[in-house]
Amino acid sequence: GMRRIQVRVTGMTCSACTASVEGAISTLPGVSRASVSLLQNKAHVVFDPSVVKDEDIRDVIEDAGFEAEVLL
Ligand code: 9UX
Repeated sequence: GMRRIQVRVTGMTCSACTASVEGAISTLPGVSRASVSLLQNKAHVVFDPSVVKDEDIRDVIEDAGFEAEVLL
């Protein structure tokens, strides 16, 4: 089945930042939905855990230039 996590994302200062984080997460195979809140400093991600792992999501956010911590 699909898994849903929240990720704390720090370092975003504008809506272009949130768009680039959403875009980066969305490039991962197995991700079905990524939405990022600038106000909450959080990403919600729905993904297939047989295809992509929490760590991959964290890494792609960090590669885009932000700090990321998987919450649950
Ligand atoms: Mo604009 Mo958000 O350069 O970093 S994309 S502040």
